[in-house]
Amino acid sequence: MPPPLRIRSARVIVTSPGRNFVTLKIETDQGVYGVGDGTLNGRETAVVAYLEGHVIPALIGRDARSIEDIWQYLYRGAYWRRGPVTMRAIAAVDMALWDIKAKALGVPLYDLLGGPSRDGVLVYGHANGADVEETADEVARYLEAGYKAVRAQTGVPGVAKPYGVSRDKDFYEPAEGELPVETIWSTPAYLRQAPKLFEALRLRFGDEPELLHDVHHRLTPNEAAQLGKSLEPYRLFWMEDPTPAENQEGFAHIRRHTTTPIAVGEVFNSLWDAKELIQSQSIDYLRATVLGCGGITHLRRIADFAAIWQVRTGCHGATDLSPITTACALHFDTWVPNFGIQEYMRHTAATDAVFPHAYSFADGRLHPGDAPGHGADIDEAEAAKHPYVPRQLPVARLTDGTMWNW
Ligand code: CS2
Ligand code: MG
Repeated sequence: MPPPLRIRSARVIVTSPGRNFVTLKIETDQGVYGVGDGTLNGRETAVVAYLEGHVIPALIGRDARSIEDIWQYLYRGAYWRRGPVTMRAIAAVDMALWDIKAKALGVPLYDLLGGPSRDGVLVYGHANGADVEETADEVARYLEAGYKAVRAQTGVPGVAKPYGVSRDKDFYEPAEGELPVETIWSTPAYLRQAPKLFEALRLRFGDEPELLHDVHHRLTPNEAAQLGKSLEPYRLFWMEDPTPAENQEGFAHIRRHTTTPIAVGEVFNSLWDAKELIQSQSIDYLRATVLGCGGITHLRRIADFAAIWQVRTGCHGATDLSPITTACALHFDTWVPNFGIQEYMRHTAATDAVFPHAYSFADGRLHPGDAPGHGADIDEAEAAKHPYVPRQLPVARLTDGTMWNW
């Protein structure tokens, strides 16, 4: 039995290089440390409190090698299981422990998971614009940069601040107000606009580029069925979050009416959120993440379950998941047999300075690098330059004022 790696200390580092991040650093008695991401956009302080009040005290003295036992302890021992705060706190611990184990063995994390299943991880970037023409120009920019897959979001006539259209073309950060900014949504205007966008993109770029689109929970199941049918001529790689996924039966209705592929799950925090969708084959890609679903330990179980029904992974990768999550996701993506695609919203230079990492982009793919561990770290001196800034995600109302899904 190898000697234990006793957890000597663990602490939370909150930093805000343009947006807030929550990082957990776990140090062992043999000097090896690991870092994990616990960020929850707009609710960061809840995860900090959970980690500092309910997790860290229970970690001290444990053997850092016992990743599975610690995961089960934190999941079953909470009694009040699941939920975004609990599972992101567990994820931060899990990412840090996998980092420690791989570092102690001197291997990149993907080696511990089962070794590489592919050379490079296919990613998609985010193109957006105020109108169809500007969005198409942005898609061209991503294709010229080497991306093989691009998500396209465009303005909706008559709708101020529609989802996914950002002020800054390279970096999209929706959390902008200390209190939620109110936005307006019009489904009829959107259902008219979306097919026009993808008709224009196919006319300009042909059938080869993979085009993705995020509906962001805005439609009812039948409206989503209408959208999917209207997009079929343009061969989308997927339409994402077409309808809120609490109503998992709703996806069966969408499936009956359209073959446009469906992706869902960035807001999921355990297998239980996705089980029915997977078993009924109501989705094609699962967006669950290392961060949202309790770490590597649980996400690999979800992926193996999904593989039985030929559902592929399509991990969420927005800027509100730190480079530590990006690094862990890429090791997971390098290993996972039923890989689909990885979202890649580039972080800013300020964020990258706080979180040095080994991954790199080339020819439309991300490569995790071969540094021992997950290959990401936190520069604490750099992090200290960016104190926490209270920020929340927007809310959405319909044109008559009815609260809707942002
Ligand atoms: C979006 C996210 O990237 C996506 O697919 O759904 O950017 C989402 O809006 C943010 O992560 C919310 O914080
Ligand atoms: Mg999304």
